[in-house]
Amino acid sequence: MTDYETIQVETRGRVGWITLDRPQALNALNNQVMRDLVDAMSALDADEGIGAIVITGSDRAFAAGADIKEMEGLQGRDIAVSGQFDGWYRVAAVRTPVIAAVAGYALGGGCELAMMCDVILAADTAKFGQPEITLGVIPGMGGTQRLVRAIGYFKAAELVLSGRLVDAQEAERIGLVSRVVPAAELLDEAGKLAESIAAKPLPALYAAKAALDAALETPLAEGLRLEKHLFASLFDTADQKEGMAAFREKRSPDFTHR
Ligand code: CO8
Repeated sequence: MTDYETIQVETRGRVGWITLDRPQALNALNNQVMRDLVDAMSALDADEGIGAIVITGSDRAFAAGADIKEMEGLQGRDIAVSGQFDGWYRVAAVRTPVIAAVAGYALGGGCELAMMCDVILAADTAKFGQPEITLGVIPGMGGTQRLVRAIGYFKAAELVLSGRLVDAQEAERIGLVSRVVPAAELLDEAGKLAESIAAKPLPALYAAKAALDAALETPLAEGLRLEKHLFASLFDTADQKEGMAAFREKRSPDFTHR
């Protein structure tokens, strides 16, 4: 396993674990974190032995945003032309299901990173928000787009325009997180969910994630066409034959992820 400067990576069974590890900056997402994450996620995503990825941080912070000190002196041109932040698009584009296990602050780019994942599990200590407006900017890693899709225009607008933070309970109520758990149980719960997902047939997981992604990006008719195509394609997999045979024979399926 590669050694990284700003993250720790390990695999347990079919689950890849990525822990953001810049405690001195509350896991602020600087360019090195982006490069490390892109590299680690691409490697896990290319590995057929991995069926789910968990991204987590520390007790205090999932990530307190993009690194303000690194960004402060930038000019618009640096961002628009250099493409130096474009790695974040690659983080969002992996085909493997990703769970964000969030304790403490998930602010700005940290909230946006969580929203690039498929499931957000929150510790009861979690705090989410898009406070960029208080810095004279706006979310730049998908916050205005994904938050609206996740919680609806009016709630998203209030948070983006005011910079107000929401606690874990409110985040669950408005539909940003799928579940709140006691902080001490966050990693166990994330592990259980990740193992349960990773045990499912890989071709069906990739297809399910692609179809779910399409629901956010395409008109209904196009999404339905893609779903139908992906559904049909799974009938050419060994795991579909195994899954349905196991049902008929009243036994557990033995998936080969093919
Ligand atoms: N960037 C850099 N350093 C940070 C950041 C950050 N986002 N957040 C915290 N730190 C550092 C602090 O500067 C401090 O370092 P030092 O000890 O050297 O002064 C250390 O982490 C600990 O932080 P605090 O002392 O502030 O801890 P507190 O417990 O008092 O406060 C908070 C915690 C409330 C989380 C506070 O640190 C805070 O408000 N942080 C900034 C939150 C924020 O505004 N985030 C949004 C950033 S902008 C963004 O994410 C834009 C994303 C889009 C990028 C798009 C590119 C195309």
